[in-house]
Amino acid sequence: MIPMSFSPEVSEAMKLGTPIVALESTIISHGMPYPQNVETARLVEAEVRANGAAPATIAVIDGVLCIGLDDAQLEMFGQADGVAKLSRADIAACLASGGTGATTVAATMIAAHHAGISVFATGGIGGVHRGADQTFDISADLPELAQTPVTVVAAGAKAILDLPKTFEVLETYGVPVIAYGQDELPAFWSRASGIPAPLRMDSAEEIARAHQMRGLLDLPGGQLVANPIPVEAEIAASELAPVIEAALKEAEAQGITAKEVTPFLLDRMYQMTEGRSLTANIALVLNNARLAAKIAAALHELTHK
Ligand code: PSU
Ligand code: MN
Repeated sequence: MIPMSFSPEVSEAMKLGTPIVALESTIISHGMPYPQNVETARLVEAEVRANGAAPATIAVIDGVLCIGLDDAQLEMFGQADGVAKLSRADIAACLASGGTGATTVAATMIAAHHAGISVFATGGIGGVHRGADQTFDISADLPELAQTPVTVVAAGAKAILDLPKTFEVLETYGVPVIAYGQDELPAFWSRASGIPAPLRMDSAEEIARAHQMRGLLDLPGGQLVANPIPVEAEIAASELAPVIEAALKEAEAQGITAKEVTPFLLDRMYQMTEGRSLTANIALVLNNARLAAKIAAALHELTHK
């Protein structure tokens, strides 16, 4: 048996059959500095609740897959230095050995699916890194979207990545990439990427119906909903481009590889923009939590009709 534990709030929602939104823990432990990471995690949970769903922040603690964390646990992931970053490759080993780790998009999808949760909100998914033709660094988030039936709401892929290649890979894998409310894919901190969206939807109901239809067709895999950052919070892509270039050069010069790449780049962006990248990141995660709660509610309506 998988050692699993549910927070009281998630247990209650499961008993009543009310909507639940999964949330990841790597964004807390590796994606943002303390204490803004814990404050954001709490705000995101509150946003999910305010929109009619129960938040389920997911992590592995002492060999138990936790679906829903309490306040002390959120704080622990915010402060713990050196907590493991778990993806598909390491979640089972961590559980089996009684370890503790934060779950990435891929691992959170696996856990959410096991717990029967269909909708998940995060900031940005991992993808194809720039220079992947040399490094082969492609996030395990992409093949996960191809095989685990969870709808993931993100602000696109992080702009530190090679966005055209990331979306090419998603297309190859047959992952529906849905821009919410615009014709273009967003680029995390910016609303525009210059890349036309393969699909556009304008309501949570439409997204929920598409999720349900994939299930009826027995298609494996989830959907990526690319939700643009709110206008007032965005940073123009042209302004960020040189900052991203500089961060990538530093990563290369310092020989940063594998799991360290994404956290390193996010931290350098934060330093070089004097915190503005973080303010934008917080705004977009909250925006994603709101939409995910609406999708979970719409899916609930559809499946209880
Ligand atoms: N979104 C954010 N901040 C993050 C991440 C996503 O706004 O820190 C994390 C997610 O957990 C995602 C991971 O799965 O970065 C991707 O890491 P990698 O590139 O090593 O696969
Ligand atoms: Mn990687």
